[in-house]
Amino acid sequence: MRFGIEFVPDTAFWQTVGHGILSEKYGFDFVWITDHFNNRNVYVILSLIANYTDRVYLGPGVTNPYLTHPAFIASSIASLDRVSGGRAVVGLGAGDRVTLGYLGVERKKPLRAIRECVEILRAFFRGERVSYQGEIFNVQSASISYKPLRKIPIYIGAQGPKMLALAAEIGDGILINASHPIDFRFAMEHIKKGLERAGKRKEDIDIAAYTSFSVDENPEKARKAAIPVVAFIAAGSPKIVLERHDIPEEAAESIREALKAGKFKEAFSQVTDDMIEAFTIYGTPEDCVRKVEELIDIGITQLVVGSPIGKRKRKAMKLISEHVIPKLKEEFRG
Ligand code: F42
Repeated sequence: MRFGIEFVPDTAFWQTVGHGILSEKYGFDFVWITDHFNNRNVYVILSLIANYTDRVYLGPGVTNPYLTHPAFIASSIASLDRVSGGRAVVGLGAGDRVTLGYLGVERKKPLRAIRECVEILRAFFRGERVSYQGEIFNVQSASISYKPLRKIPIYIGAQGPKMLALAAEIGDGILINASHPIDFRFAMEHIKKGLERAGKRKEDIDIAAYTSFSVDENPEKARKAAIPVVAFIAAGSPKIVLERHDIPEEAAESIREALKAGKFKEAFSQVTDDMIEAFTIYGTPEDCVRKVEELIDIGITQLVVGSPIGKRKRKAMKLISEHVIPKLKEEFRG
């Protein structure tokens, strides 16, 4: 069992970098930094964290090939691998449709784009001169003048059935943006299909629960801290996810409208208990351990604790380090 942590670099540089450095001290194995063009740049943050850590793996969680060409992802990751002494990992996904929409970037054929991007990345990482004529990307006799220090694991962000299967087929790992057992049972069905297609075993890939996590000794504080994040998740969830959790589409739509209008208080006040249960792991450290155990039984091999983590991030990280990671490591050795 591995432990990762996600940070959204939307505050001062040194805050995210400080949290990244602390993650290593607190026993996390992976630091994932989200990638949105309107936040602090993901590779600047990752390089700074690399400079002050020795052990933790570092990667964008996730970048996308629409805004950043695969060649540029390859050179950024190879550079990160070198400055970190061999600790870079790639998190790759189709990209957030809303954020890409601000720039008029259309997410055309996402399955094809991800498959091609992975093939191009691997060729660059091997240090080859790359010629690749795909449906989406066309690379002609291009090379990068340095290689990463080691084979770079590629993780793919996935929630939909086809993307989950593709991620299992071609990825070294999968980052599943969900927190509830129902979603992971659904995911495992499709992951199995992808593994079969590739003749791979479950042990060949790292299946990560990229969760919304909120921990506090006082469960009510943990619950409250989760509400703003849950509002955004509910508003952004596709119909099939809402149906899976019996959340009325109109309820999510109403939150979406309020958020769009900048009426945050109104949006947060519409978050229901059902939404909080569906979209976050929250509570005391013991509550959180119990919920994660269920996900491990379903088949996850990495827990990523994501926003909000807790009302106060550092305090929550300490709680996870002292009461969640050791307990789960003891129960699930290896
Ligand atoms: N997105 C960001 O922009 N930044 C982040 O930091 C970020 C972090 C992140 C972490 C974990 C994670 O799981 C996702 C994360 N995302 C982030 C979101 C990510 O970029 C993707 O938007 C998300 O993972 C994609 O979700 P999805 O698995 O539902 O895939 C989408 C594309 C989808 O619709 N999938 C369908 C499916 O069944 O899986 C398939 C769609 C399909 O069939 N498309 C056809 C095709 O050929 O590709 C045709 C469509 C066409 O073009 O007409």
